[in-house]
Amino acid sequence: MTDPKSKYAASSAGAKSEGHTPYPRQEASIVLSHIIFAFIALLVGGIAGLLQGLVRGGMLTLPGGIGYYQLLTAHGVLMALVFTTFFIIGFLYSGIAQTLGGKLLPATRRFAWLGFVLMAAGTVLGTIMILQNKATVLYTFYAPMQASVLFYIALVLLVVGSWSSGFGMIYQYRYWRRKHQGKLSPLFAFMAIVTMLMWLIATLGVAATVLFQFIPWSVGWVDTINVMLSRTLFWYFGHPLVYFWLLPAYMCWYVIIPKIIGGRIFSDALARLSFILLLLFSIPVGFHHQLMEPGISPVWKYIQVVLTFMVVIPSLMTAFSLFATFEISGREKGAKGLFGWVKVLPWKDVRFFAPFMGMLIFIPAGAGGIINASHQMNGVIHNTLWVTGHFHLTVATSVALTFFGIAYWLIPVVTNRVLTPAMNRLGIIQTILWLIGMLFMSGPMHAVGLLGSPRRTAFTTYNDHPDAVLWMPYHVAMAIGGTILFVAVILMVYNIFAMMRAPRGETPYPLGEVADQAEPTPKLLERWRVWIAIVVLLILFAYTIPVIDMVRHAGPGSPTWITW
Ligand code: HAS
Repeated sequence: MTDPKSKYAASSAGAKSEGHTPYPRQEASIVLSHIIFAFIALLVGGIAGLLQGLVRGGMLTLPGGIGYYQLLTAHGVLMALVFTTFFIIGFLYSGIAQTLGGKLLPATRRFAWLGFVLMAAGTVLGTIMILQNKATVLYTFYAPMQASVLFYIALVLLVVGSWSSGFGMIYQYRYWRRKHQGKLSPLFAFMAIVTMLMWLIATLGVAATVLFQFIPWSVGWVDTINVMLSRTLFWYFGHPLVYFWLLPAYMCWYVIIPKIIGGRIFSDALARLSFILLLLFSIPVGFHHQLMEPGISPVWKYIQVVLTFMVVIPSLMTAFSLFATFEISGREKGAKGLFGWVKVLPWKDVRFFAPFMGMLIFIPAGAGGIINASHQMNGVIHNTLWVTGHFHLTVATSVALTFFGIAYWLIPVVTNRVLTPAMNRLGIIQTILWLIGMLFMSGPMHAVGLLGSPRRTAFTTYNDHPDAVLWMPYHVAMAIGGTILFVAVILMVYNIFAMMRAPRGETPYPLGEVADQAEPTPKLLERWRVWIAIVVLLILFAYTIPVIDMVRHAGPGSPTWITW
């Protein structure tokens, strides 16, 4: 397993060994449709990203009719909302099928396809609105900027589609549990259910603001919008959104990576507990995105910041567990010395290399998050390019590289093909390009953010103000980084399609097993009623009084602003 060449040799050229069943066709088409859609979104979002980076660096003037903020909206929506959601749902369905019976139930498949069709329709409609310049509101669609009602309908389709996908997974999970009374569910399936539960609870916030605030306002039934309430409901959803991206990456780190490195999962109980803690604490923390906003009492900001620091704990547990897995597996292979285990990791295997680089980058990325969450330091970095740098390290590096690493085995698995050594090499090159691009882009974003350069801003030197002139070399470096990243996007998309034409053969689904010495998992961790009740209580505690305050002491509301 650790030497990619020997593995390919064993399984390539159409060899069929006893006991390997080809991946079922119907499940494969569900998984592939989601993954391919995700990578098309990545490509289109990448083009927008390249152009906007060159504009901001002062290296390109857009032809008439295309706006910088229009590109920024397309980039954010397609990368942050569409690429991630489609990839995650495809990946989770693959593992749900694999671990809960080997196939999806007919009803699950119907939920999955309904979800796919609704989400795809939402994406197409939303993209058309953005391209027509009728929805240049960025991916956070902050009021009082107003998009066409069709953009909000597109969001509804995207969210309702994702609900259908979530219901499908829950349906299959419940069926499995009925058939396996008293048994602990497979770790992958458990984690998928936590992820989708969190998503279902979190998206209620965005559904509420879109249905009850944005749609009535954009069709003219009401003249004004309560801006503070809409932002609060957005961030009620917006923070767990980032964990919706992160949890599937953690699933890969906990469950898949141990198998790929030839080791074992350090502890099933620890992995489940960290997911439960993420479920509990990822939602009632949205105020840490609104620390600089007026209208929210400092007491409630303080409480949500405390909860934010609670949500850091499961990430620290994850780091501990990963180090343990790497070290134990290295020592079993004979590694000596304090860091000898690092040398025996399978560095030449892209299925390990890409997610590992994601983990490594998550150390500084997470540290940046902790800085953001500290109220006083948030005053320094809020609304600067530092924040853009933060999320390009977290979601666009740690998460994206992990998703790429997953694609390098998931596509061969579902297409009954093998990853050839040549593709593996291209994958490693693609990962290195991504890292270099991100170094050029995200590093300067952090630095120039500290010098005060604002985020969400087109090219300007503010009448050659000395501060703004000082920022320019950083913006040029960001543009160079963005260009390298675009080349890496092209290579990734090429690799995806190349893998679908790779030689036929067996690629097993790499699910790790738990180490023999791990403690047994307490049944309590799968008592959903308990955890959902605590989530609800925490949300009510963190949000009830501030939200009542925002409604009862609402300002006059804002009329429509179309700033583009
Ligand atoms: Fe964040 C803003 C705080 C994590 C994404 N964040 C954002 C935005 C995005 C985002 C998209 O408190 C901007 C939204 C916008 O458009 O306005 N963030 C945090 C905190 C964490 C955090 C406390 N963020 C993430 C993750 C994201 C993400 C994950 C995406 C996936 N973030 C904030 C705050 C803001 C914010 C404020 C608002 C800023 C503002 O003012 O606008 C924590 O969850 C981070 C915890 C992570 C760790 C790291 C653990 C390390 C691990 C790796 C181990 C490595 C190994 C390999 C084992 C503590 C697990 C090493 C091996 C060797 C051999 C060395």
